[in-house]
Amino acid sequence: MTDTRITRLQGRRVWDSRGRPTVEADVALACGVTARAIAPAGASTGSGEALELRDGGTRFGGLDVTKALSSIREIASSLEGLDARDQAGIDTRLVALDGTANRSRLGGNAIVATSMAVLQAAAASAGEPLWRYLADGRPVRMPLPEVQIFGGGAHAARRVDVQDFMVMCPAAGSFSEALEWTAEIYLAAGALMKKAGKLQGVADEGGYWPAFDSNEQALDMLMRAIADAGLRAGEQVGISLDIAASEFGRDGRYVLALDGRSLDTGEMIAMLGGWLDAYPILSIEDPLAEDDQDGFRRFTAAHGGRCQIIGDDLLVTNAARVASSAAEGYTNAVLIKPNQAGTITETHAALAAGRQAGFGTIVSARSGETEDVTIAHLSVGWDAGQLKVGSFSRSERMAKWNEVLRIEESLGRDAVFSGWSALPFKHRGR
Ligand code: 2PG
Ligand code: MG
Repeated sequence: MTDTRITRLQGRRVWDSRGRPTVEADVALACGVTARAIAPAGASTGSGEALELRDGGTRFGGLDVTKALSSIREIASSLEGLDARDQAGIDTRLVALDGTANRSRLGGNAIVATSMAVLQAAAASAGEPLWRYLADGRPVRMPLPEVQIFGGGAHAARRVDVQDFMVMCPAAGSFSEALEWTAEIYLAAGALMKKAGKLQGVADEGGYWPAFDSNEQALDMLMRAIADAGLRAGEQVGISLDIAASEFGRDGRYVLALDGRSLDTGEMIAMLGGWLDAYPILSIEDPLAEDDQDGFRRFTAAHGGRCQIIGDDLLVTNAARVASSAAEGYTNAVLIKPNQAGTITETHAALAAGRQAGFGTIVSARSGETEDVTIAHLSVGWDAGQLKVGSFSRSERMAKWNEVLRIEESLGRDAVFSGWSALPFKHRGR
């Protein structure tokens, strides 16, 4: 019998894709297995998320993580001797040790890095790739990728209001084909931006910097890029938006900086409804601000039959919030980010609540990422159906896409692509 007791937990400071400090955790087991994981970091965060513990002060803009690293030292003495395969028990211990509702004592960054590293170690001790360890014999699908073409919002100095202009290729025959189509679209968009004199580099998640005069101009450019790639928008390729409306909406007012307009909830819903009429949009995330639950309910009542409506800041990967979203009709989908919840067990509980409700479930990266590919395995192993990790450039993004390609290859003919089945509404293209 392999001895999977934890013998050592060690933290270290590493650097993320924005050049900011973050927390890496190494776990060693009695059987000799070692594994590691790195905490990601958001920019457009929901107020209900697990708190990222940062030092404050002036060093690295106040973003250093020495406090979170001391948390890992404290956690280490409490986890030593525990069985790494008992993820639920370990996560319960982490939550209890922290003792706060928002993980502010030990820090969500210290906790999520530890929880993910324990999971990685348990899978390694079983001699299995993480996705297979998680699936535990249940059938899985390759996720439908949601890939950013233009960045925006908090990831591009608010150059446009909308945060993510993305594409989804549910009509592709496989995950790898969906990426091939996406690659053509990304290249075509770059060529169009160059021709229009708008190519100014990329935003935080690798999408082109949005040198547009309006949000609609970005949508039009996206449509042109899909056509230039030789693909049919609406039939083969759909548009997906993360409005990230909590960033510019509060108390029922939405200030669109680029358009110089201020909208109320009804006007915001009408504007987005107009976009749904004009463009083949398959998915909209955070269409309203996190404090506008009534707006969410109205938006989903009006458009949930033709569009995936995802709660990110609203639901913060929290199972109870997902259940109430289902009961109240706020959304028909949930974004799943491990560092919003804090632990792997809580992350999985949020996903299970979404599945129970018939929601679309999308495992997601953060805007601050690293080479860590744990979420690629979560999306497959938990059969989430969808994966969102940013754009089609920058290796902290490509590492995740490439990892799913390897998983797909390892399954050979048995690899099933989720495609349309991942979306929580009936589409005529199905
Ligand atoms: C989001 C994420 C990823 P951030 O809003 O969905 O795009 O951004 O990590 O900044 O919250
Ligand atoms: Mg979001």
